[in-house]
Amino acid sequence: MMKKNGWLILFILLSGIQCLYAQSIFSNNPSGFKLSEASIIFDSTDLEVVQTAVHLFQSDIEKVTAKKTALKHELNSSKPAIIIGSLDNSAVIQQLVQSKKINTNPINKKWEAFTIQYIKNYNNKNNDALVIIGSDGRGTAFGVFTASRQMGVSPWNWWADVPVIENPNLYVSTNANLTDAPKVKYRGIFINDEAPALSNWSKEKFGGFNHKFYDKVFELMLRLNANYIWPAMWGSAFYDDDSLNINIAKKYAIVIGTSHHEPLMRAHDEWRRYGGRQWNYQNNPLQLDSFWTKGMQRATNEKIVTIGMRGDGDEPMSEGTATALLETIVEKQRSIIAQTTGKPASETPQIWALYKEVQDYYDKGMRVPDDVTLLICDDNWGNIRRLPKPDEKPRKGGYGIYYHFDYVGGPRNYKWINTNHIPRIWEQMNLAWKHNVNNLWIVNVGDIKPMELPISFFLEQAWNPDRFNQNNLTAFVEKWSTEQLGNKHQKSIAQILNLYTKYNARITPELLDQNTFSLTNYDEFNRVTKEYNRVKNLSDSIFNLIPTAYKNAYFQLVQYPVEASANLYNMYYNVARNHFNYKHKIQSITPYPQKVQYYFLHDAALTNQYHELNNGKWNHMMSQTHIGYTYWQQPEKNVMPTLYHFNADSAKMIEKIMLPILSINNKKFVPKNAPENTFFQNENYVSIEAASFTRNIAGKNASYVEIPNLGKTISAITTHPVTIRNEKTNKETARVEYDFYNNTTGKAIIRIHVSPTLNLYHEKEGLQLGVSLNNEPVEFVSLNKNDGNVDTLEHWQANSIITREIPVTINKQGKQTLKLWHLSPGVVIQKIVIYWNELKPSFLGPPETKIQSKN
Ligand code: REL
Repeated sequence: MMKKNGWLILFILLSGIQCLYAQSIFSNNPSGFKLSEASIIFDSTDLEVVQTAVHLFQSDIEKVTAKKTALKHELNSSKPAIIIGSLDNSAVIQQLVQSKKINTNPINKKWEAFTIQYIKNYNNKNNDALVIIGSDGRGTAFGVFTASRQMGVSPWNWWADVPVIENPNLYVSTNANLTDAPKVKYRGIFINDEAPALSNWSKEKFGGFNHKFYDKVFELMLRLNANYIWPAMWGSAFYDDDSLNINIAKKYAIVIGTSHHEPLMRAHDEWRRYGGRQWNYQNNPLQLDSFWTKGMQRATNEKIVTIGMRGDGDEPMSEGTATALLETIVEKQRSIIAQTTGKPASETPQIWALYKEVQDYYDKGMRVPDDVTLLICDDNWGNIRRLPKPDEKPRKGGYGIYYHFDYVGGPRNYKWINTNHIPRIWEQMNLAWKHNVNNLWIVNVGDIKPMELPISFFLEQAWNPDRFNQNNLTAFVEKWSTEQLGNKHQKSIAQILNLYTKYNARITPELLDQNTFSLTNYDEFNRVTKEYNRVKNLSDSIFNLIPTAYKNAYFQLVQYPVEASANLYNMYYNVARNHFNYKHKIQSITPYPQKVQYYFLHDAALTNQYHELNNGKWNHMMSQTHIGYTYWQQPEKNVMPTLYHFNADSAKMIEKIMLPILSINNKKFVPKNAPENTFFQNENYVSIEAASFTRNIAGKNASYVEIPNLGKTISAITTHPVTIRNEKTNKETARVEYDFYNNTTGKAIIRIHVSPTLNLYHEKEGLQLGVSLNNEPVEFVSLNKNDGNVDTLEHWQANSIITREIPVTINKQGKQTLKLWHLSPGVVIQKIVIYWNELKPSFLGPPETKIQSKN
C-alpha cells in the first residue's frame, strides 16, 4: 500500500479504471455508500474458496480505504454492507433470494458465473448493500476479485509490485450491476522450465515449491479468473513435496492437473524418487498400475486427470509402439480412475494430450472414450498444430488446447524474457475458439515472470473470447497498462509493450546473433537496432515521468524487457561490425570490441538491478542465461561473443567509405503518373506489405481483414470468418489485389511471407491460397504441407515465418496486378516481394516500395 494524497492521481486512476469495464461498480462521486463505511457479510459455513476470497477482499479494501472492514455473518447490521456468498451454500444469500431482494436467475445453474448488484434497503433498516453472488464457489471468488480490480487492486499487486492507490472516499455506486460467466470451462497455466530462475527464487523466498509458494500462485490465479494448473515438475512433485499443497489447492478451489506426459496425478519425478524400474507398460505393467493407483488415491481434491502415456522423461515411446498397447493402457487407467473414485470413469474430467508424436497415434486412428477431453497442442512455438474441422462430430469431452509462451527444446530454448506478441496469441487462440476448442485452455508460462502481460491476455481471452477482435488488441494493452501503471501514460506504454513484443517475436533473443540481420543489405541491422533503441528511449522517458510508486512495477513490466532486449541488439550489431571489418580488413575508428564489452556487462548490470528491486524481492528471477547459445540447450553462463582484434597496418580501407559503398545501387523505377499507394520497382524488386492492398474484394462468404501489428513488419491480413474455406472452382472467393509497376521483364519470382500457421486440418496439401498475376490463371500454393519434416518445421519456428516462392514470367513493363485469393482459413499473409534474378539476403525482406501519398 502506498499513501498519496494527490486527488489528481486518484481521479485519474478511477476514471481510467471505470473505462476498463462496461459497468462500473465504484464511483468517485457521492453515490450509494462509502466503501470504507460498509461491513462484509458472509456465511461462515459457505465454501472454503468463498471464505478465502472474503478475507482477501477485506485486505484489499483496507489497502484502498486504509480502514479495516468488519466481517459479519448476519443480515441484521445497521450499516451498509457488501454481502458475499455462493448461491447454494450461503444462508444470507438465500434470505435475500427469499425476500425477493435480488434476482439470481442469470447465474442459476451456471458454471463459475457471478452477479454483482446494488440493492436498496437490504434488511429493511434503510441500509443499502452491494451483493456479490456466485453460482458456485469459484464464481463467487471471480465476482469478488472483479470488484477488487475495479477498486484499483491489480491481480499483479504482489507479483509485480503494482501499487494500490489509497482512496478513502471511494463510493459503491447505485448503478452497480454486472453479471458475467466464463466461456472456456477450464483456464490454466503450466509452471515449467522453472530452473534456474523460479526454482532458486522460490527456494530463497519460501523454501521451495511448497504450500507457501502455491498460496501466492493460487491467489494470483483466482485474481486472474483462472481455475486450473499444472504445477512445477522439474525435479518437483506437487503432492509429494509438501502434504499441505493439496490443502492450498482446496483453499483456492484450484483444479490440479499434471502435465501432458504425467498420467494419473503423479509427477514425473516421483517415478525417479520411488525407484520405478522400467517406464514401459509392456514390461512393467504391475508397478505402473500401482504407481498410478497411488496417484489417484492421494488426489482427493478437484482435478483433471491426464491419461495416456509417453516415454520416460517426456520422450516418445519406443519406435513402432502399437496404438493397441496405448489403448490398453488407457483402458487400464480408466479402470483405476473408476476404482479409486468409486464412480464411473466418465465422471472424472480427463485429458488426452496430442503432444508431439501422440498426435501421430491419433492420426493413425487411435481413439479414447468420448468423455475424455482431446487436448490439442501447439508446436511449442505458439503455432497450433491441429483443429477439429468445423463440421466434425461433437465429442462429449470436447477439445482443449495446450499453448506455449516458453519452451525448452529445439530449435532453441526460449525461456529468458517475454517474446509473445498479443496479436499472434489472439489470432491463434481465436482459431481454436472458433473451431469449438472451448473446454480447456492451458498455457506454459515458464517462470510466471516475466510473462505478466501475455498471461493476463490469455486468461482474459479464455474468459470471454468473443470480447476480442483484431481491432481492440491495442485497447487491451492500454487497459492492462492502466491497471498496472496508472492512466497517465498508458498510450505510450502500450506502444512500448506492443513494439518490444513484436520485435522479440521476430526472432527470440536466444536465436539472435550478429548474423541474424543483414549489415549490408537494406541497411537492415542498423535499422532494426535503431528501431529498438527508439522504443528503449521512449521507455526511459516514461520511466522518468511516472510517479515513484510505480517505478518498481514499471521496471519489471516495461523497462527491463525493453532495455535488456535493446541492449542485446546493440551488442550483436557491434559484433557484426567488428566481424565485418575484420573480414574486409577495414580499419575502424569506432572501438567495436569495447562497445560489445560494454553491452555485455550492461546486460549483467540490468539483471542485478532487477534482482535488487524492492529489497531483493525478485532475486534470481532474471538469472536465466541468454547469451552464447551454440545449439538448442542453454549455455551454462552467458558467454561474450567472439571478437577480432587486428593490426591496423594490415587494414586496407577505412570504415567510413565501406558500408555506404555496399548499400549504394539504389535504382528506383518510379513511373510518371502512377497513382499514389501503388508499388514500384526498386533495384530488382517490388516489396509490398500485405495490408497495403490496392483493392480488397469481399467474397460471398468471407473477406480479408487486417490484423494490426501482427507479424514482423507492419501488420498482416487473413480471412474472416476463420472457419470458412473455399473450393478452387469458386470464382466469388475473397481476394486482395496489388497494383505495381515494373521495368524489368522476363522470369520473376513472387515471394509470399506468411505467419508459420501449420496444417490445421491435416490435409495432404496443407493450407493453401491462390495467386495470380493480371488475368492469368490462378495458381494454388501450399504453405505448410511438409510440417511433419522436423528440419522444415524448425526453420519456420526459428524464423517465425514461412516463405513461398512462385515463379512467373512478366512480359511487359508498366502496371501489373497481383491477386491473392482466399482458399483455406488461417492463412496470415505479412508481405509480398516480387523480384528478378537474385534477391539480396536479409531477415525481414526488403522494405516496402510504395509511392507515398503527397500530403
Ligand atoms: O514444454 C513442454 O510441454 C515439455 O517439454 C515439458 O512439459 C517437458 O515435459 C519438460 O518440462 C520436462 O519433462
